[in-house]
Formats: sequence, structure tokens, C-alpha cells
Amino acid sequence: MESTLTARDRVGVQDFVLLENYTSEAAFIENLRRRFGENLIYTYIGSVLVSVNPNKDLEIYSKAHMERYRGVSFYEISPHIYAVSDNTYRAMRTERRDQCILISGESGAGKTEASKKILQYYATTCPVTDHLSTLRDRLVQSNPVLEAFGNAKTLRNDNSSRFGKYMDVQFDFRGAPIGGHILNYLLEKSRVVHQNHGERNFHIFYQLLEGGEQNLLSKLGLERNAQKYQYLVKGCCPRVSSINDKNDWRTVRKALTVIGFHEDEDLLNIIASVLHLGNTQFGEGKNGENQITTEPQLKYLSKLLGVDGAALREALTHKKITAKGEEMISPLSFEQAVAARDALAKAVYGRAFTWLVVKINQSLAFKGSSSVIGLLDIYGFEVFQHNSFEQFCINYCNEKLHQLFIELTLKSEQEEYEAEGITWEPVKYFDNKIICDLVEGKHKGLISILDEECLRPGEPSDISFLEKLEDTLGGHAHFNKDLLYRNLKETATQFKNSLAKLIEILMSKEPSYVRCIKPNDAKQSGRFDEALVRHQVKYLGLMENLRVRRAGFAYRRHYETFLQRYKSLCPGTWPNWQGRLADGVATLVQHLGYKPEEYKLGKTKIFIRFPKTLFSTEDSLEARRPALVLTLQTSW
Ligand code: AD9
Ligand code: MG
Repeated sequence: MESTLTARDRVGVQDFVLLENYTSEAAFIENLRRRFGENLIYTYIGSVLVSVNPNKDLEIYSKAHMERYRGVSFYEISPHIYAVSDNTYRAMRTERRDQCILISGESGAGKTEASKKILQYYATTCPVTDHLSTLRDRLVQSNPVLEAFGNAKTLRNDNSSRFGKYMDVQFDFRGAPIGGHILNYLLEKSRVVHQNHGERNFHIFYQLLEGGEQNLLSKLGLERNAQKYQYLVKGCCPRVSSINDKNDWRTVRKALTVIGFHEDEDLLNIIASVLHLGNTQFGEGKNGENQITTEPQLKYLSKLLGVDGAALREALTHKKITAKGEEMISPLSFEQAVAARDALAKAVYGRAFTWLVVKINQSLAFKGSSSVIGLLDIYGFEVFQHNSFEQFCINYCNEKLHQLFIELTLKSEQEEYEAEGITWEPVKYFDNKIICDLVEGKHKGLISILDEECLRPGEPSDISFLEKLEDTLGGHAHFNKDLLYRNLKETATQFKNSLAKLIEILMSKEPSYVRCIKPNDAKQSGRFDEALVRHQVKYLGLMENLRVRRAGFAYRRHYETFLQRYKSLCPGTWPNWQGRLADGVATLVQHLGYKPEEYKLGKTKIFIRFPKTLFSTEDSLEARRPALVLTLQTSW
């Protein structure tokens, strides 16, 4: 295959296994930095793609670029998210095994963008017939809709995913996309009622207020001014320079139509009712009782939610308790009423989101035999000044996925050696299982302690929970004493179980990895903050990943490919080797003077320990065929 690489593409090494000094973190980061400086944001560690967020549009995602990656081997062309997309697709088709692409990295590192690029690649390059084109459009259009309702501007990312997403794309026997299914994880509902300074609520609120037609807003009882809504002013950030709410509104409305929401009235009623709830105020009545002081809001709420006004008033100011089989109604204090109002807003929004996912899934549903590529785009690891339960879940999820990465990369490496009959030398790495156990261990894990505390009779409190944690886990080497928890009865265990299910789904598929890195905290293009990158390289375990890849053998190639490429270097194998491929390769490497410790011959592949062995073979090839200069990088 003729190389399509230019000299610029070859800045640094395009696969970290080619680094001479592969144990040096400094060399690793320098390679990333040099390539990033040339807008080469992608680099491999073997088959793992490392991606550095450019924070600007690069001209590398056109249809022509997609075409270039079709059916081409990983190493014949510069690293790209399309190469991963294409290889995964081909593996699904030829090996007939379900695949998944796991995208990880911290908040703002480029996970969602990567997952969208993969989906676009399939939508553009896979075969499609007329009636399937609707399905294909729906797959792509589900993104803007879910982002409108599930993404928000945070300090880390102007379009931060506030829910985890796993999407299966189903393909038929011809490789055409025929269906899809989305699993969503733990939407950050607290954002509906509160945002940290500099952050916003979910995009959809601003889109509706900015872009909604005047008669629509009037019908919903809304004013075209985000500042008027209590739930939108907490972060003091109504506008974001990188976001055009008005245009996004149009995109979302169109996408809703493609998905088949011809009547999106219910959805908009709910969005509006959340805003009215936020503006619902309480005050003291004539007899000292707590009452709603904002009548117009109540009127709109009852109309939009389709509930009786009196019943709603009662529900927002009173609570029902069942004691000894008898129902009692007692008034709520001011604070309790505010909390009940916020809880209702979060619940209403949360259910609307779940309903939206259900509707999207209905529009993508396909029953029948299919092959699957799963895309996992989970919210990124994040640490704020104040970390709530949501940050705990988000980070726990990232720890679990990292554990999966460790298990699978090592496992698959080991399996390949075993399959090829090659002895394996294990590499030491930090196993974060200990962290996961701290969280999920039976009886002694954070989640079980939390569950017990929530179920305990009496009033569980943050303090009693923290005391219990201290008692049970105080001696644990990795116990973090700063953890802060709030009211979280229904979600802790539920989240743990859905994560366990996700891990099971992923384990049943062949994984590929995209590891995203954020080059600076300022969302700027062209800025590469070494300390920040080093930190990510560390916790993503990239050095370990590289060491594992190199500890055994830096390269492995099928005999046929190897022979084809280098047969001209040996009279015994040129022009065509007639015998067994393994014997041909043995003849060739003996002629080339490979020492026994430099390589091993497996059942179907040759394994080469050091890059320099191959460098010298490549040099020989280059010297012999100067007109056909292909660097090592282009050929592997
Ligand atoms: V979070 O965990 O959801 O907060 P992500 O998903 O990792 O985060 P996202 O993909 O949303 O980050 O990327 C953040 C922003 O970086 C995007 O909105 C783009 O403006 C920018 N970005 C990311 N990847 C690319 C890219 N390949 N090309 C250009 C990019 N810009
Ligand atoms: Mg995201």
C-alpha cells in the first residue's frame, strides 16, 4: 500500500511503541507536544488511540478524509479516530464479533466529539439504502437532542455531558446501520435547581428562551429573558460566547422532527414548568402558615403539568405521613417547602429525560439479527472545590472503566501471546481495584455503608454517615476523609448496579480504546500545559499501557504481511516464497541476521521485541529501493 503520509505527518513518532526511550515520561510528553504543535492530535500506543483536544476546528474530518481511511490498515496512514472507527467496523464484519469503543478522559478532553466523529464516519461510509437512510439520520440526530437536554456549560467544558451514555449501533449482514439503542446513566439532576458560579443549567432552557417563537413562549407563560428565572441565574452565566442558543434551538427542533417527535408539546411543557417551579415562592400567610405567594406560577404549573391547582398547592406546602396505618397531613416549614419544590423540579426534569431516551430508542429500534458496535461516552473525571454526590458517582464510574481497561489490555495482550504459543513476561502496574473495592465492597464499601445509613430508623444525617465511614474505613490506606455527602437515598446502589451491568455488556464485546487528553484548562487552542498533560498521562495509565505493549514485543505482524514487505531483502524468499509462510519468515530473518532474543515466531505471526531491529530492516529496504521510500511508521 502506497503511503499517504507526508513529512509533516511524521513529526515525532506516530506510535509510542516506536519511542527509543519508551520508559521516559518526559519523552512521551515531548512526543505528544511536538505532534500537537503541528496539529497532529492523534498518536497510537499500539492499537490504543491517544487524542489531544485541539480546541479548534481542524480540516481532518471531511468526507474525503473518511474515504482515505476505508479498508486501510492502522499503520499505513496517519493515526485518526476514523482509523479506529474503520478497524472496529472491519473487525466486526470479518471476525463476526460485537465490538465496543471505550472513550475516556477528563471533562473537556474531547470524548463526546470523538464519539460523534465515529458515528458520522459510520453514517457516511457504511452502505445504506433509501429506507435505511431515515434510520441513519435518526442515529446522528439523536445527538443534538440528547445534548440539549443532558449537556450544560460547566467550568471545564462549554458543552459538558451531564449524563453517561452508552450507545449500541446495530449493523445488518451487509454492514449497513439498521438500528440503535441508548443506555443513559445518572443525569446530574441537581443542576436543574442549582449551578456553581460560571456554570449554566441544561442547554435546552436557554435554547427555548432565546429561540422559541413568541407565540410558543406566550403559551408557556415564559418571557424571553433567562435572568427572570431563578433556576437560570444561580451561576451568573446566561450567555456563553461559544454557544449560539438561538441556532441550537433550530437544530434541536429539526432533530426532534427527524427522530419522530412531531408533537414535542409535552416536552416543552415540562421544560417551562420547571422554570415556573423555580419562580414559585413561599411566604407567611395570615395565620402564620407557610403558603405559596406566587399565584401566576401556580396557574401555569397546573396548566402545563395538567394537574389540579388546589392539589398542587397542597402538595407543595404539605406533607403526607402514614403512621400506624393512618394518613396524616402536616404543613411544611419554609425550608421544607423550598426543598420539596426543588425535588419536584429535579424529578420532573429527570423523568422527562428518561422519557426522551425511551422515545429515541423506539425510533431506533430494530429487532432481528445484527452485529453491534457500542460507543461509550461517559462524563469525564472531575474534581471541583466542592464535590457533591454526582462527582462521586462520576469519578467512581471512571475508576471502574479504568479497571476494565487495565484488565482488558493486559488480558488481550496475554491472550494473544498464549494463542501464538509465546511466553509472556508480566508487567507491574497500579491496579485500581483497591479503589473500586473501597467504594463498592460488600458491607465495608462506601456504597453499602451509605445504604445502611439511609435505611436506619431515625434521622440519618451527613454527620452520622461520616462517623460510620470513619469507624469502618478510617484505617483504609486510600480512604479520603474529605468526602462530602448529601441526601441520596435512591441512587447510590442503583448506580452501582447499572455500572456493573454496563461492565458486563462491555466485557462481552471486543474493546477498542480512545484516550482523550485536555491540553489546557482554559479551553484554548495551541496551548499545551505540560503539567496538566503529565497528570492525565499518569492517571490514564498511558505509560503502563506502553510498557505492557513493549514489555513483550513491540511489534507483531502476520507472516504474510511481513514476507510480502521484506522478501526482496533475501534471495531465498525473492520473488515468491513457495513453502510454509512461517518457514519463509524464518529464512528471511536468519538471512537478515536477527538474533534469537530479538524475535519469536508464533503460530501465525512474527513477534519482534525491539523497534531498532525493525528500524535496521527498514533501512535495508530503503537502501535497496530508494524510489519506494516508506518509513517504518508507514508500514506497520
Ligand atoms: V465532558 O466529560 O462531557 O465534560 P468531553 O465530552 O470529554 O467532556 P467534548 O467532547 O465535549 O469533551 O469536548 C469539549 C470541547 O472541545 C468541544 O465542545 C469542542 O469545542 C472541543 N473539541 C473536542 N474535540 C475536538 C476535536 N477533535 N476537534 C475540534 C474539539 N475541537
Ligand atoms: Mg462529553
